[in-house]
Amino acid sequence: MKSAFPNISSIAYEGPQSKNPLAFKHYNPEEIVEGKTLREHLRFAVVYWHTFRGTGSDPFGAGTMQRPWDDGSNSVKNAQKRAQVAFEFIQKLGAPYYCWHDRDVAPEGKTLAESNKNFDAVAKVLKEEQKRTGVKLLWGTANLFSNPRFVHGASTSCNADVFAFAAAQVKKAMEVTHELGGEGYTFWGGREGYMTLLNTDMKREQEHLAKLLHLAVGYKKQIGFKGQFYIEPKPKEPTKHQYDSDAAACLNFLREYDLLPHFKLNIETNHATLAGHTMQHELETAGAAGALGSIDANTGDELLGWDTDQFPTNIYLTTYTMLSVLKYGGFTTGGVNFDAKVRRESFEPIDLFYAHIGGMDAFARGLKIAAAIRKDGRLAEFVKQRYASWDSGIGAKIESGKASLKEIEAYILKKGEVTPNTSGRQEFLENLINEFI
Ligand code: XUL
Ligand code: CO
Repeated sequence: MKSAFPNISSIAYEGPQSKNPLAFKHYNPEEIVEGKTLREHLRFAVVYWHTFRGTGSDPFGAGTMQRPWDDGSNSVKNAQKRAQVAFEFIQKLGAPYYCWHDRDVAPEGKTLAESNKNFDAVAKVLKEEQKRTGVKLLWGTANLFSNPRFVHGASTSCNADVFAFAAAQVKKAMEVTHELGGEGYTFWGGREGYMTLLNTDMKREQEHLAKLLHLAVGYKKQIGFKGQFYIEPKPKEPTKHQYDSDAAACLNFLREYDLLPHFKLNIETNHATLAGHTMQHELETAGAAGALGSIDANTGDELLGWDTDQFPTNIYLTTYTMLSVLKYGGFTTGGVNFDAKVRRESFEPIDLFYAHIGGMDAFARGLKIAAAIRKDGRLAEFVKQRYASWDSGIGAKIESGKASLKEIEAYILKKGEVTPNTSGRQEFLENLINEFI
């Protein structure tokens, strides 16, 4: 096949002094941090949807992207060719993984049977390309939101036939993920929510969502798929309220419906900010529950209130993200998946390289800074000391469940007033972080 990026060779690590915009300044995949290579820590993935299907259209105008390899048709042949281009890109970038929705990789047919046939025909090429390049599938997912049939949701639709269609689509997407050796499968609740409660039986809809997930858990066992299931929280967009609104809501939902042992969370930065949280908050919420699985790396714009899916370049963001990831033991099945798109104005193919190189370098820096903060130890020691009163005496007794309410009362009556004796030292800690950035 003719190269789609003939003037670009494999992106190399050239170090922080390099002025080459097509080189990594910080992402040296072989460098060891905390006993693992950067490649093993970060497990970068390229998304098929934004990177190879994004047109640059917005509510005010048509697409702008120049993608000379794409003939613009909805044919299987074009999809297969696009797959080869995708792998040329991913391989040149040096990302070890990629992710897709079923409908990104292959065109939807007139019937589900035809769609499945198209999907198989493209999956064959994906499999060949994975073998040729060594690039692996981090996770697959089904697009249960673009087609008008999903107008009222997929598993949460008021129409049982729509549920059936969605379930069949999930079944097929799981099979193809399994066939391609995928390491995970994600459920993002595209339109699983409501626009108005006036027409919505919320309890019934949530039960139906749980039903679909239970069916998927059962089928996973049946086909022997060992990959990790993820739920990806997002509070709104496209619906006014999505049921998987944030990490805490997802965890509660999973617990309520006995699904928690089967799922981890895939935390996305711009979704966290739409929920009124920081990425760090969402990661800590997931991590504390033992459910931090993977991340969709991107960022929003502080002045815009929607899901702009920009490439992450903010070193504080990547540092705090990697501090949480390292704290909870690092990625096992998950990774850093760039669910991000180049701006509508960045329409040349080369912009795809600049965007990913910048994101990978930002995460490499974040990882190294986080590791340095951990090695230094002052931050962790501060937090440990802050809770020292719980390590002995009455604190330890309460924590271990050995103190009754009566005993606690007796203790404090004897002790008398308690005066605040430890400062939170926020400014001191912020300065400490800046020592490393
Ligand atoms: C939408 C979003 C999705 C999921 C996969 O905001 O993040 O692309 O990551 O369905
Ligand atoms: Co996402």
